[in-house]
Amino acid sequence: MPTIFAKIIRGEMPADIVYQDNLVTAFRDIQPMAPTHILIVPNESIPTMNDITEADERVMGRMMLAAKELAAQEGIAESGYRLIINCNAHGGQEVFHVHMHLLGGRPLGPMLLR
Ligand code: DGP
Repeated sequence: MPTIFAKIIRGEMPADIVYQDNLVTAFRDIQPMAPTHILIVPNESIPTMNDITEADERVMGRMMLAAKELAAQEGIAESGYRLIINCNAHGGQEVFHVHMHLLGGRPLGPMLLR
């Protein structure tokens, strides 16, 4: 079964896509937790971080570069931002298509609740 993100990448589900190239797609999170909350995903369906291999080095690097560019576009590069990739149950992963959250636009507080 394709995930929601696979459908968004293929244009089969609506989303506010802010960047797309041959390797990655970025779109705004449907439940934003900060003024900027963008998800950056590989176009290829990789379920979790446990599934990445050396063959994915290029796409994972492209996700980082897209995050940097999008942070600048959003005007949050200097104020700062956070990048998060959740994995499996303890990581709080809900959609099983690897994705990086780009969060910023306000102070984000401590990294984790104590
Ligand atoms: P995670 O917990 O890391 O798996 O985060 C999944 C995120 O995906 C969560 O912040 C909400 C977002 N999300 C779920 N469904 C949709 C959708 O249909 N569209 C968009 N734009 N975001 C979604």
